[in-house]
Amino acid sequence: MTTPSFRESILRHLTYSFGKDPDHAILEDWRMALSLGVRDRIVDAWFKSTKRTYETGAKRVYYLSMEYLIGRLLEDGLVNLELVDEAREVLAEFGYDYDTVLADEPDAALGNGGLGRLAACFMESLSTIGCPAHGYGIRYEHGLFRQSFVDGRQIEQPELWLGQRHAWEFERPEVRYRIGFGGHVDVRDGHYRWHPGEEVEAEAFDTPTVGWKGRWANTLRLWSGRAIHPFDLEAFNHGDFTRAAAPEALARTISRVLYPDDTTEQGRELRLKQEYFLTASALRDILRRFSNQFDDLRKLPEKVAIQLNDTHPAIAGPELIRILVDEKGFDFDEAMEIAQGCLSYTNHTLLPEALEAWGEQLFGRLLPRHIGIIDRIDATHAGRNPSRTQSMRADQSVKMGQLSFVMAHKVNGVSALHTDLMKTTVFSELHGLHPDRIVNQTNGVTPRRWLLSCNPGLAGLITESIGEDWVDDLEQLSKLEPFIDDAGWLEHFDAVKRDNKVWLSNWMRDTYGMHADPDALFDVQIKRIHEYKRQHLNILETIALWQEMRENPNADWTPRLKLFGGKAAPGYFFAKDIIRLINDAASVINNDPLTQGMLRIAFLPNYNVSLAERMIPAADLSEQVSTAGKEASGTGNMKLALNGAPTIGTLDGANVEIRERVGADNFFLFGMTAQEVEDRRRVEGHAGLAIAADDRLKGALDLIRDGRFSPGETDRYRGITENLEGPDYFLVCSDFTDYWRAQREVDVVFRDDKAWDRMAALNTARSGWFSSDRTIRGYMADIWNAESLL
Ligand code: Z16
Repeated sequence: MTTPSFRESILRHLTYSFGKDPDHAILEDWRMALSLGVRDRIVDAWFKSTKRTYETGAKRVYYLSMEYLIGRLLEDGLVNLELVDEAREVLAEFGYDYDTVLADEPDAALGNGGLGRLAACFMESLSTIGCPAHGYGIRYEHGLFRQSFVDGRQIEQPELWLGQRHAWEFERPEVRYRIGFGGHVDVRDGHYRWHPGEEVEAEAFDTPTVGWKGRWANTLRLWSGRAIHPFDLEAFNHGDFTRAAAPEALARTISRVLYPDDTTEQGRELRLKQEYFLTASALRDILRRFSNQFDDLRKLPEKVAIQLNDTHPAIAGPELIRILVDEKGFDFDEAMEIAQGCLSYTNHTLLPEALEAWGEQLFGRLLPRHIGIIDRIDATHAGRNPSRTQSMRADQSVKMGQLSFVMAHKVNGVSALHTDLMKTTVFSELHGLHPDRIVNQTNGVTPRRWLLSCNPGLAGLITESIGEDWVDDLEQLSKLEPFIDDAGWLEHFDAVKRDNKVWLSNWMRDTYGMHADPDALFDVQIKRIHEYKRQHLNILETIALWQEMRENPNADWTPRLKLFGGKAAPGYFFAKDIIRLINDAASVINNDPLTQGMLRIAFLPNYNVSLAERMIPAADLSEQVSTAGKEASGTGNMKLALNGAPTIGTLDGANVEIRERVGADNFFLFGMTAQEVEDRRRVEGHAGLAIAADDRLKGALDLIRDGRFSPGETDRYRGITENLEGPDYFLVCSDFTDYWRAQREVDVVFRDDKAWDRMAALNTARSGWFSSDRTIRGYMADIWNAESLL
């Protein structure tokens, strides 16, 4: 059998998979035919990889995550298999535009933000490296809500990524497990047996994830809920058709929707059910695969590494012990040792509101056997932890962070600063008991999606300059440094950025009727809306700048476009007020004839992976202004630096490491350090003091309070102004003055084209360390003890 050409393959799918000839095919047919053409080649790589993993008996990595923020996959496949040019040609031949076809794909948003996108980058890097791995998650019917603005306010609409056809998954009806909840526990001669009161079935859907040049492909296996007896025949026979269909509807709710909270936990029963559903299905699958290949479960830690992405799958510890003790006859201590040998845990935040704790009532009702096991884990561990101020069982609840720590052989933070803070705050006591357990793995991003495919202009210039090896060896970007002194090269770099800005500007005009002047500085803040991320610091500075421009309209201002993107959790009212304030400020400021050519604000709705891919290549400046100590890492900061946008930021999360690598001269630093933040909070009336010392800040707050952006409704932003003038927990006021200073420094450098281009290019040249390939190699060496099979 000879492999058909890519063109043949697409046309064959059009005909035989979709029953269309080229004359009658619509856009979606072409998108699907092209996708299946790509998928065929991915499947070839996938089979080879699977075969090789079996043959070598290599250790496998399992990534358990409640979120995968995947985005579109067609371009990812085309880029990794180097089929972009061929695809473009075939589509053009039939009168279709490549970008239009790509944009037809639904954007799979099975995640909230950084944590979910990190999981997606990791899946791609695991395949690029050739590490045998599976990702496990939930196949949510509805991903993250769709955001729109009505009168400046965020409106949420349900998202239905499965409403359009998508090409990437394979349903596996033969891979199904029964997952139980509730019921009771029997004890007979010291043997425990759980009898669940309710069961649902988990069905697997597989998506192959291909790496660079198609050398390897792994599997993302997502679980979907279904009823064991989908139809209540008795009810049907009695004519109660609604009740007859009820079991199916009930079972399916478990994978119906992603909880839209980023760094907050609501403690809802359905959420705990989802967490157990994912974890129990994954463990059953892992053990089945292990037992197909090996016999002795004591070898599990040698062959299996299970990474818990945050505490969401923390029930994996007790569940694995339950299986080993109750079903396989191990004694407790040995089961615990095996589980610890396999498990490791990544912490993604220190914010108290995000640390999962379940009420013991709810937990015990849903997982009656597991709560007993957790008490036993706690007791076993208590021998080593007599003071127990950071116990997993306190305040009549189950603390998932402590549980995860105790059940893991390694616990990692996601940036150097965050890892240090883990040791001195939430996990200080446990760290004292287990000083080798906490390790750092600074986050990274995949350069295939976040440079090669989203920024073809820059990628082309890089390849022209240093060859293409940077794509899977990103530190080679340092070879660009000598080019930066070449005026012609730097102009080329500048022209690429300019093209990207023109492109975004046109796109904004065509899509939203928004105006964006490509000569202005594109100042970009894109991330979830949260008080600790301080979008309100940015908008306060914008308002103050507007005032200053009005007072002095003939000064030599640097024109700016303040670009925002991001969603607020639907129940997070303060964050929603910030969105509305930005939009309200935009309507007033954008319509001020006095400042028209100098300052504009644009908040693009429905920020998601695809929008990020459009905004990041066009950014001049990256806003990373969180209160120091609060952002665990950030990953948007890395994407923006990599694409030649210097950072204005605090010493928080991975900003610290970005600044170390790009150089202090190429980073606009401002604000208090994590230590200074702690000290400042203890200063009585810190916000009032800061306001009294800065007329610009005072002026901006006055404008908001006086209703300048909410005509006829002066108290619309009372919540914000009173918070900032009062408790101001995130120290917006105390950091304002230094932020203003740093922004004016930005103005000065940006007006010197060459100085700015140098700085931007140095950001690209020195960001190679932030590849998720480097991060994954770190996990493989320090946590998983896993090897590449390439
Ligand atoms: C999330 O996206 C993050 C933390 C968390 O507890 C929950 C969610 Cl959904 C983020 C962090 O806020 C961010 O700093 C970090 O870069 C990202 O996780 C990946 O580690």
